[in-house]
Amino acid sequence: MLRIHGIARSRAFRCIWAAEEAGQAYEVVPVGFGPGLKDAITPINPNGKIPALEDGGLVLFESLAINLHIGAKAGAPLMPAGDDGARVLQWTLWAATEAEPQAMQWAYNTFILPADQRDPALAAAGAASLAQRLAVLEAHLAAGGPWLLGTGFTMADCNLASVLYGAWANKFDLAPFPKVKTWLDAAFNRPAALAARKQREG
Ligand SMILES: N[C@@H](CCC(=O)N[C@@H](CS)C(=O)NCC(=O)O)C(=O)O
Repeated sequence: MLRIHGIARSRAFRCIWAAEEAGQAYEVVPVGFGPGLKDAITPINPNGKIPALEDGGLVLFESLAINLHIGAKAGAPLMPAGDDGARVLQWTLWAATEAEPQAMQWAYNTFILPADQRDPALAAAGAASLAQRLAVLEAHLAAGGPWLLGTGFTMADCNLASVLYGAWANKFDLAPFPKVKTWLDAAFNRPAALAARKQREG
């Protein structure tokens, strides 16, 4: 049984979605935002952040690494081997380094921080940076698709789409990126994603 420490309204959402896609039994050990977060999670994750995963004797932090592990337990087609396995790693690292920092800069300065702490210039810069990356994604999906690796949904889709969830759910302007929008709409309406979204969105 996977034990996912966190709450669905955090990055644990992605791990819940991954477990649903993988058909792996899991329980959510609720560790929410607030003053008790550090004390509760630091024994599991020395970074003091959610999510963290316990799988038997294995303890993991980093949401996207957790998802790669969950995918590996299920194997293909969710987590293919060989060249396609390398492509899943590529898109996962791209999500973490090229998409998430930009999306978070926009998100913090658009809807996460209290209104008086938001910096419109940082929001605009984050949006512009994210748009540059989404143009790359748009071209990739236009050349293949409907999923990142072609015809089948993989953990690459789960990882990258989940990093873009906040942008998708909070009306980031996807009009210039219709293929990205179609891909995100399809990803977040999969049965496994809907099960995770139900926990997050209530
Ligand atoms: N790179 C980490 C980021 C984890 C992270 O920042 N988690 C947030 C919640 S989504 C958190 O724990 N924030 C509380 C804090 O930093 O005190 C991952 O993907 O797991």
